[in-house]
Amino acid sequence: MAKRALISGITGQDGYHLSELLHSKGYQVYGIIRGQQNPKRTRVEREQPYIKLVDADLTDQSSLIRAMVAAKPDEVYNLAAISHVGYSFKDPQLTFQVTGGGVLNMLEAIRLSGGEKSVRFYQASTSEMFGGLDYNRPGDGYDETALFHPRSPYGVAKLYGHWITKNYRESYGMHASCGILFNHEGPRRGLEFVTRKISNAVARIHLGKQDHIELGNLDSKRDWGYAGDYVEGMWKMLQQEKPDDYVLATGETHTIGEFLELAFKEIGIDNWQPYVKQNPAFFRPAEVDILLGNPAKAEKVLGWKRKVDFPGLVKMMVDYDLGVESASNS
Ligand code: NDP
Ligand code: GDR
Repeated sequence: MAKRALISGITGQDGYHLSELLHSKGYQVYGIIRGQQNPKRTRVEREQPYIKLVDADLTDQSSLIRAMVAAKPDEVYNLAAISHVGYSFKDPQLTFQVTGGGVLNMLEAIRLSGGEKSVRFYQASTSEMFGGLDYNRPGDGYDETALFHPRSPYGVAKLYGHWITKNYRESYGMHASCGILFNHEGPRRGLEFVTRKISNAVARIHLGKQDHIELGNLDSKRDWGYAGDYVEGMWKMLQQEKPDDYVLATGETHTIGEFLELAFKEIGIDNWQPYVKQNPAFFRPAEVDILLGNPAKAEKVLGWKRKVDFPGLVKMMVDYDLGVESASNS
C-alpha cells in the first residue's frame, strides 16, 4: 500500500519540492493549507493536482487533529512557519505562536490522534539557531553539537520547536527528527528573501523594467544550497530506523556581494555597484553575520550530499527569472 505523508507549509518553497519528491516515490501526499481565500490554493491545485489539501492552521490545535484523522499519515513533515527573519521582528508574537507553539500543536495532534508510536515526524529546524557571534564563530562549520544563540524572534521560536521535538522523542519515544538546515534557495524561493530578490531584480534590470535594487546588509555570509537537494535529506531522515538530528549544508559560505557578483555576470554586467542602493529599511535590529554548516554527519549516516554548487544555484535562479520576466508585461 502507498505510504501517506502529511506536509504543513505545502504552499511554501520546501513544501513544493518535498511534495514533488514524495509523489515521485509513490506516496499519497496530503498538504495542510490555511485560510478560505489563500491565493496559493489554485496554484497548488493546478500544478500539483495529486496533493489532497486539508484545511488547518498551525495555531489551531483542533484543526491539526482533524488533519491527522483525515490523512492517517505514516510521515508528518512540519514545514509551516513564519519563516522570514526580518518579518519576525515586526510580529514577534505571531512568530512565537506559529513557528514555536505550532510545533507543539503538531506533536500533540499526533499523540491525541493515536499516532505516537506509528507516525514519523520531521521538524524544520534552522541554522538561525546558531547566531554567528564572536564567542561562537563557526570555525570549520556548525555541526549538531554546536552552541545555540538565536538572534531574532524567529530563531528563538525555532529553538523552542527544536527542543520540544527532542523532548517528545525522549519523553514518549516518538520517531521525531530535526533537520538543522542552512539556507536553501531556488526558483521557488519567495521574492522577500535576498537571493530571489536579487535574481528577479537582475532579470528585470536586464529587460529594462527597473534600474536598480535596494538591499540591506551586504556583508553577511550565508551557506547557500539548492532546495531540491535539501528535501532529499528530509526524507532520508525519516527513513532511518532511529530518529536523530542532522545538519544539512554545503560547507561553503558566501557574502551577499558574491551572490550579486555572479548574478549580474549572468546578464553581462561586471560591476554591480552602480545598480545597488542600500536602504536602512532592510537592515535588522540584530544580524547573524556568518553561517557555515558542517554536513559530515548527514553525509556519513544518511548518504546525503548537495549536488548543486553556488555558481550553479545563482545561474539557475537568474535563468528562471529571465524566463518569467520575459513572459510578463508587468
Ligand atoms: P516558506 O516561507 O516558503 O513557507 C512557509 C509556509 O508556512 C507557507 O506554506 C505558509 O502558508 C505556511 N504557514 C505560515 N503560517 C501558517 C499557519 N499559521 N498555519 C499553517 N501554515 C502556515 O518557507 P520555506 O519553504 O523556505 O521553509 C520551510 C520550513 O523550513 C520553514 O519552517 C522554515 O522556517 C524552515 N527553514 C527554511 C530554510 C530555507 O532556507 N528555506 C532553512 C532552514 C529552515 P501560507 O501560504 O498560507 O502563508
Ligand atoms: P535568512 O534569509 O535571514 O538567512 O533566513 P534572507 O534571504 O532573508 O537574508 C539573508 C541575508 O541577507 C541580508 N539582506 C537581505 N535580506 C532580505 N530578505 N532582503 C533584503 O533586502 C536584504 N538585504 C540584505 C539579510 O540581512 C541576511 O543577512 C532564511 C529563511 O529562509 C529562514 O526561514 C531560514 O531559517 C534561514 O534562511 C536559514
